[in-house]
Parts: sequence; C-alpha cells; structure tokens
Amino acid sequence: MMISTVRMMTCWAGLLLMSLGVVTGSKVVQGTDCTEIKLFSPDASSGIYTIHPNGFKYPFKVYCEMRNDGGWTVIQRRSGGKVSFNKNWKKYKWGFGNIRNDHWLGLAKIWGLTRSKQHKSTLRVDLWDFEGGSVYANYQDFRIGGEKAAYKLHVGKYSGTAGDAIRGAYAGIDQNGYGFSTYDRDNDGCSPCIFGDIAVNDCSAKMGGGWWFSRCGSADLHGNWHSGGNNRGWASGLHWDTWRSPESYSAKATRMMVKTIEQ
Ligand SMILES: [Ca+2]
Repeated sequence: MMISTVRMMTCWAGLLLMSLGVVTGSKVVQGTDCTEIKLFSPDASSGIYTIHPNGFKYPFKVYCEMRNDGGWTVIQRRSGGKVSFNKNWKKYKWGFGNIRNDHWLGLAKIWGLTRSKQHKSTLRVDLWDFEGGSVYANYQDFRIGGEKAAYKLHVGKYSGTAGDAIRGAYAGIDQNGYGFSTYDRDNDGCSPCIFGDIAVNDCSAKMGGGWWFSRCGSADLHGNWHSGGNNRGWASGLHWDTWRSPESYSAKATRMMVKTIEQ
C-alpha cells in the first residue's frame, strides 16, 4: 500500500521524487526502468541504478545506458572471457556476473521488465568486431514469457545493420517463439537435428551457454568468448550469423538492452 501510494506520487511529481529516490527497505528505487529514469531526469548519466518494474516482487540494480534516444536497461554485456556464460538454468534465471561489467541480468528480471501491458519494449543488440567495427539489431515488441513458458522469446519487427539472426540466416531455424535452453534444461527444436553427419540433441551443448535455441539457430551470444585472431570457426562463440557469415565469427563484445515505450 505504502509503495503503491509512493509510486502514484512518483507519476504525478516525478521529477522531484526521482531526484530524491523512493526508499523501499535498504534500496533507493529510482524508477520502474532506465527509460523512466531518463524521462524524468533527462540529464541522468549512464551508470548503475535501482529499478522496480511494476508488479515485480522486488527492486534490483541494473546498468542504464542513457542515450539521446532514451534510457536503456542493459540485460547483457560481454567484453572478454572472465565471466563464463556456460551456466545452468538457475543462474540464467537469476543472473550472474557484475552489472558494471560482463553480466547476464537474469530471465526473471527480464520477464519483469517486459511483461507489462502498459508498455512495449524494444530490444537493441550491439555487436563489436575485432577490426574496429560495430553493428546493431533492433527488435520492436520484445518480451519473454514467464518461467512456466520457459521464458519463451517474442520479438517483433527487426531493423538494423547486423541482420535478423534471431529469425535466422536461412529458413527453418527461426528462434522467435522458442523457450530458453541451458545445459540442464532442453527446450530447443532438436530431437535430434542433423548437421552433416552429426546428430545434435542439445543445442546448448553444441553452441554454448543458455539461449532461445531453435534448430539451433543463427544467434547465440552466450558461447565461449574467443580472443582476436582465434575467433573464427568455433561451434561455440558469440555468434550472430547474419553478420560476418558464413565464417562463424565470434564477436569481440556484445550488449543487449531494452527500452520501453508507453502504449
Ligand atoms: Ca533438444
């Protein structure tokens, strides 16, 4: 009751309360997500903030990328090999790594961020190569289902320069609509898939890390990180195979982030 009253006041007198913050327990909640924080505080700089999505059980910390086109809540970042993404279901559910550096925010939190009927979310995927270049992919209407639906992926219209790897570099491997898989939870589209003379039952084992694997698909940013000069031809890597295909190029760095748009 207390929290919802404060929330309503936050809506009415956003600017003032945003600057003061709303105290719940030991944490100061600064907004429902990074988009809202940026909206109420246009000068807010990129960094760590505590958010509390509407209807979610508890507040949590995130890294906000504050850009001219709005505040983006970072859900994934990779820039090296220190943080392994070869983790089990529980880790992918709750998140791992350090939000200031390489991390996965967690499926439960991403579900909390994208489930509201009051807004739609845009997913932006940034990819950096070892040659100084970068590309991006934007997906409108990004959301994931709850845990009972295996955090099923939904993405809408694609735009960008990286290509639509979620729908795939060729037909029949669309990852849109698939549940999330980890090495201990198989929700992929292979039972088995035949690649040449290899039968694959478990895409997570083949491509590495947890992802919304189909058969298995062209996107997987959660395989093993590979250093420059040693980043081509690996089955497991930071793959976005509509970009730099067909050489199975593993990216130098990646970032996934979400911006919300009120409906
Ligand atoms: Ca399977």
